[in-house]
Amino acid sequence: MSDQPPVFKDTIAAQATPSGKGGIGVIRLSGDKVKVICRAITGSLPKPRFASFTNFLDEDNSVIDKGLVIYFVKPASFTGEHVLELHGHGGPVVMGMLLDRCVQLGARIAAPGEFTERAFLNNKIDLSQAEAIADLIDSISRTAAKSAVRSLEGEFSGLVEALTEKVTLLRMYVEAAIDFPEEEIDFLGDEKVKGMLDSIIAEFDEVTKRATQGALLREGVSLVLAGRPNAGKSSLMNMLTGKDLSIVTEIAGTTRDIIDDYIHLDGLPLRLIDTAGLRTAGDVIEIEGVRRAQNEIKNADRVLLIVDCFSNKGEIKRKVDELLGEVPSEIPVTVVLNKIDLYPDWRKEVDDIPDNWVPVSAKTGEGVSYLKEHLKQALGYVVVEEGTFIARARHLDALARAKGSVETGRQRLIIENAGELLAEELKLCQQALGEITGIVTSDDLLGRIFSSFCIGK
Ligand SMILES: Nc1nc2c(ncn2[C@@H]2O[C@H](COP(=O)(O)OP(=O)(O)OP(=O)(O)O)[C@@H](O)[C@H]2O)c(=O)[nH]1
Ligand SMILES: [Mg+2]
Repeated sequence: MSDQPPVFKDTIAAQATPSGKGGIGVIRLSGDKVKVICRAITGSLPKPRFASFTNFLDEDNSVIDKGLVIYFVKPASFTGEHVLELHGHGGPVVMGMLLDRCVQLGARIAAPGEFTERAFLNNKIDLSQAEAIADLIDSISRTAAKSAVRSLEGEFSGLVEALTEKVTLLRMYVEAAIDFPEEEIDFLGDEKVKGMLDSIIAEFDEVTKRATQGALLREGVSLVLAGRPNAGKSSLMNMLTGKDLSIVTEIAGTTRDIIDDYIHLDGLPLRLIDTAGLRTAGDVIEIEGVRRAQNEIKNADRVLLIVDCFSNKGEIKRKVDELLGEVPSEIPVTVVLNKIDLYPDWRKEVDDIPDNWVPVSAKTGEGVSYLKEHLKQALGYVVVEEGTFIARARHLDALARAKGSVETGRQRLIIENAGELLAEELKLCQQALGEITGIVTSDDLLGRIFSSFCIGK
């Protein structure tokens, strides 16, 4: 963000409500031509921030629609510019006519996210707040929506700013010491600097922990149920979703298509993906099913590897190892040992049960609630009633880089007594933090963020 808000020449217009039919539809405009356009369409300029009932007129003064008009005077508006809202009836044709009229009067159709982008560029909100608007609209669970609102209210930005403030103070202190070499000696031996660095690193850990929850909430987690035919993948899919989604039969090779559904674990959205059993035999349909299964496995956040402990009696460990070889090593796995109702003695052959093994019966439901707990833990999800804010992968990346710089700087100080190098790392840290709130941005980044919004936002 610059100190001087930019001036946009264009007045932009778009339907702010979804396309299609609805009780009302809203056309929103932003820019300097709003006053002229308002007078031409409604015959006058209403009192700011009050809703007035009016006709919306076409160029020949015929009535396009009747509805409410609200005018916001700059800078007290969403975008920081003059804003006009025309609330008409939500039909595609009538909305189209009203929008055409606005364009005829000099407005231009807004690009996706352009209203929010102007709000950002006019310093009404920072970048993480702008992103939170999109995340609120797109939220896939109530917890995600609540977290997006917290980010929108500036909770995340506030923490990032507090961190930036501490880093800035420390950098000033370090640079002041560098400027006075005779005192630098004292400064370098000064425990105060190390103490400040430690406290900054601890604060980074705390913010990162909360941001990680936020990113999980926003993006959800994809879990692929994979294993040999007949292991009970579809049974587990149905048990976890509580629905009769996938066909379950005793015939090996029942599932061929990819079947997916969402569930929530205490607000954490999980996309469950049931797949065809992995084997080389089968007809063309099954071979294609297995190819698709392998593709899903590659893209999974985590794989639930379902193993039938009953039919693999006596060789469970070997079968698990064999299956693990079919999952790329970088993808985290939970081994679900299924059908324990048929083979309660399975423990006798597995003396040392690894942490990522969960015994269940997809038929009786035994162990399924433990599986859910295990998943929350494995995915790093803790329910934080207060204080989760929405975050994106790009925020986590910036936080990691910022923290990395502080850690490198700390090393430089301890090992090399290098105050200048510490100052340089602190500068890099400030820059990485600035990417989150948008103080440091590139046009490319802004383009990517705002173009992912829908038109009218
Ligand atoms: N007793 C018992 N039977 C189970 C259990 N889980 C699944 N089954 C049975 O095992 C058979 C295969 O189950 P599915 O859920 O269709 O297995 P799948 O892994 O989806 O099989 P494919 O789609 O063919 O790859 C069915 O007859 C299920 O009723 C379990 O925990 N206990
Ligand atoms: Mg199946």
